Amino acid sequence: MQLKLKLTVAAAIAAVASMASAQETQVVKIGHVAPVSGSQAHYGKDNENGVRMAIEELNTQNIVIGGKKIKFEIQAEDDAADPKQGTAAAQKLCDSKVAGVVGHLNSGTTIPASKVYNDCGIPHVTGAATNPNLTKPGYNTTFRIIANDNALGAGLAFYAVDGLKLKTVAIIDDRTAYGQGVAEVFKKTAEAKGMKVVDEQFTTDKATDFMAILTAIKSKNPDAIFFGGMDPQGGPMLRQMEQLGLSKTKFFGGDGICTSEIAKLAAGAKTLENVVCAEGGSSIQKMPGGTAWKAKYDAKYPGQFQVYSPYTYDATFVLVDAMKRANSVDPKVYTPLLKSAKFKGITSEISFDKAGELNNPAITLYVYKDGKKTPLN
Ligand code: ABU
Repeated sequence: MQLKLKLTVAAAIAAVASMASAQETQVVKIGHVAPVSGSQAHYGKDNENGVRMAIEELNTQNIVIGGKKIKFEIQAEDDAADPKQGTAAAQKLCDSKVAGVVGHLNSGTTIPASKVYNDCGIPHVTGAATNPNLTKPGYNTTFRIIANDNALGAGLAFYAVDGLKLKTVAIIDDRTAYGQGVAEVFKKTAEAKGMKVVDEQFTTDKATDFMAILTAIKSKNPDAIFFGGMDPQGGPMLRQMEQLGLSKTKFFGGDGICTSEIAKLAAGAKTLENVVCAEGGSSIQKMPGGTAWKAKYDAKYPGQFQVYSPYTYDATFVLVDAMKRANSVDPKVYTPLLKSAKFKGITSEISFDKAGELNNPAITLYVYKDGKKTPLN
C-alpha cells in the first residue's frame, strides 16, 4: 500500500514537472536575410547555412534565459540583393517580433534595412556587408563582425603598389553601394601611393557582357584591373578578359569576388590565376576554430561554402551571448549588452567599438592556385 502511494506521488510529480517544462519552453526567432534567389543565391545560402548550423548547436545546449528553456528558430527571408526587398524583409522581421537578425548580405540592402531595425528596436549583425557607411548613422542596433571596405580597398592597393610594384590600373565598379564604395577606397589609396588610374568604367550587378568596357580598358594597357562587384560579374569578366587577350593583367577585387564560386564562373579561364582578392577576416586556417568548424560545415552542406558563413555562424552566437548575459530575450533589454560583447567565436574574439564595428579586424589576401582559393598571408 505504502509502495503504491509512493509510486503514485512520484508519477504525479513527474507529470507536473513535465507539464511545467513544456509550458516553460519559449520559442525565440532569429531572423536571417540575404539573397537566396537570383545570381547571388550561392552567397545567401552559404550565409543562411551558417545561421542554421549555429541554431542547431544552440538548441542542444539547453539554454535557459529568464527562467525559461529557450528553443531558437530561424526566420529566413530572401531580399534578392534588392534594396527595396531588403527593407520589406526587415519590416517583416520587425512585425514578426524576431529577437534579433543576422544580415543582410549586401551593403545596398543592409544600409537601408538598418534604419528599419533601428526604428523597431531590433539588433542586426551583418557578417558580409562591408560598406563603411553602414555604421555612420550611429544606430545602437547595427553591428558588423568583419572588416569594412576601408581596410579591404586599402589593403589591396598597398599590395598592388608595394607588393607587386604595379604602376597603372583601370577601375570598374557595378554601381552598388558595395562595388562603388570599395572601388573608391582602392582608387584613393592607390593614387596616394603613386599608382596611375588610366581608366574608369561602370557596369551593373545584373550585367554579363563586359566586352565593350574591357575593349576600352585594353587600349589603355593597364597593369591591373580593379573590380568593385560580385562574382556573377567577376567570373564572366575573367572569361572575357581571356578572350580579349588581357591575359597578363592582374585582377583585383574585394570579398565580393573572393568566393569558391568565381572559379566555376570563370569556366576554366587562365585569367583566374591573375586574381588577387581580399576578405575581411582571417583565413579559415588561422581562425581560432576555423578548421574544425569548416569540416563540420562541409559535412552538413557539401559544396556550398563560399565566404561569409563562419561570420553568420558567429553572429548568431553573439546575439545569443548577449541574451544570456542580459538574462532576457527582449531586444530592448539585451541589445545594449552587444556593445560589451567579448565573445570567443570561431572567427576571432568578437568585441565592438562604439559604432558597432568589429574591434581589430584582420584582412586576408587570396590568390587562386590550380583553381583553388589560397591565402597569401
Ligand atoms: N562585402 C561584399 C559583399 C556584400 C556587400 O558588402 O555588398
